[in-house]
Amino acid sequence: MQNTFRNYINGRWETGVTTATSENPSDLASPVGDYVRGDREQAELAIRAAAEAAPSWAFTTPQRRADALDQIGSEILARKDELGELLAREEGKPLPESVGEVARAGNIFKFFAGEALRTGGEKVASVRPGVEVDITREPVGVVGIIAPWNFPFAIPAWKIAPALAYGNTVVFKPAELVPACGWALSEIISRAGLPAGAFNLVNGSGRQVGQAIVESRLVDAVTFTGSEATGAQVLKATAERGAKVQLEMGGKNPLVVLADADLDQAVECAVQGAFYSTGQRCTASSRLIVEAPVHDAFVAKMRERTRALKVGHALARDTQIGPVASRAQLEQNLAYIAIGREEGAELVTGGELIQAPTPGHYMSPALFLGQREHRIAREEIFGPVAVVIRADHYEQALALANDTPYGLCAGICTTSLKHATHFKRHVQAGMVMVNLPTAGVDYHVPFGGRKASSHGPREQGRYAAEFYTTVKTAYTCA
Ligand code: TXE
Repeated sequence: MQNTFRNYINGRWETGVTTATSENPSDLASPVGDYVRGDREQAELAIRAAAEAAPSWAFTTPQRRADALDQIGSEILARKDELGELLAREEGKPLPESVGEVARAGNIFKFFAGEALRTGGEKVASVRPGVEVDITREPVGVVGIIAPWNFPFAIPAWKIAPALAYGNTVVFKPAELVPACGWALSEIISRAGLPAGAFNLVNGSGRQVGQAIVESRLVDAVTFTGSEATGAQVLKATAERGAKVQLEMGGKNPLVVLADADLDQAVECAVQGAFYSTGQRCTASSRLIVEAPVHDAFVAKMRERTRALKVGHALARDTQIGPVASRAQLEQNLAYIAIGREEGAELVTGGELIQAPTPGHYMSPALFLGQREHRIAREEIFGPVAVVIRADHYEQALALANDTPYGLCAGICTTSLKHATHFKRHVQAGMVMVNLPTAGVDYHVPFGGRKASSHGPREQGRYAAEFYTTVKTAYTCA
């Protein structure tokens, strides 16, 4: 692999004015490599290239698009171990999870290869005699993709694959923490036979590259995953120029544990949902709402399981929880641990810096006992920090679950069909899990939330067509 990860613009690999180093959060002494940081000017070149390529790519045959996506998916799957290692080094996710994420990215490209062939329409009888009505889907045009760092293969894949499948051209900006993953994915796409300009990669800052994408009148649609604050800026800028926009932002996902739950299964769901991927998932279970009769037993088991989790280097074979992805995120996590304690939440275990054999951003997963009004129970921390909240009965647990500005995912552990069914119907979230961790979703069905978590059409699966296509109604008088 090359040492400096370059940008890909109009079919060519480009250098830039500045470079920066991509760190390895498991071992700061062994960085991943240097990458080109594009600026606003380079982003504008990429956007113009995408705009020029848009008409021809829109009218390619579905077979050509399907073949390209299938080739990309096949290569990702064939190289999942090597790419997974890169992901583990750059983001800090333990190797098995990283390899799993890469495989998921490959499968997403395969899925949308099929969707390229399946894009259909409707023929509807007109209310007028002799007139036929055809309803078809067409590409939107240029899609700007602004991605976060926590799933550096899967999230770009679930945005790039449908964009290309439905005939759009792409300008892709990875997050600053994961430029090498963005580069590796783009390098595979660059060899799939797309016309120059159909796919472009511009690594760089949110202020320069991200804003150029959001503000450009040549970008017809912007899909963003990241923080609520940046999402609000993206929404404002795209609304001002009337562009299509899709936002996936934070979560404060509840996992309800009822007294009739299989407690070991519930603890497993909570540990996985709260702490795996170092809690850096928008679907993480950060609020564990437990019915009073099993509260103490649940906390005792959670404490034991949490303390036994092996925190370490993402590439070490026995690691269950990798490092935090960046210093800034580590500081944010520790600040919330301090806030929790100051506000009177009880720290059951964890929340401490860990000294490992290699210098990195290591901390122990933290379990709190708290109340609904504590900030650690209301704000997204995005780290391995979970709060247990006691509920007297199911109705109170449901009310607590819904007592949040967010609405991405919600889970319940119960053996009661009645409560599971009621919860699925009444919880205010885009995704619901019964006896499963809140984090961990399939790649072929819709992903997204409600309230402050999401804005715009769903991602993934066939529902992705809502965002990546525009509908045309054609009338013909025979
Ligand atoms: O996010 P940002 P950051 C949350 C999580 C985390 C916090 C900060 O709470 O602690 O966000 O993470 C680009 N115009 N999530 O700083 O800044 C940026 O370069 C256009 C939750 O990484 O929102 C990156 O590519 N783009 C989330 C992307 O936006 C801009 C996953 C996200 O960065 C921009 C990640 C601008 N003005 C973080 N400023 C989830 N829900 O999964 C930045 N960007």
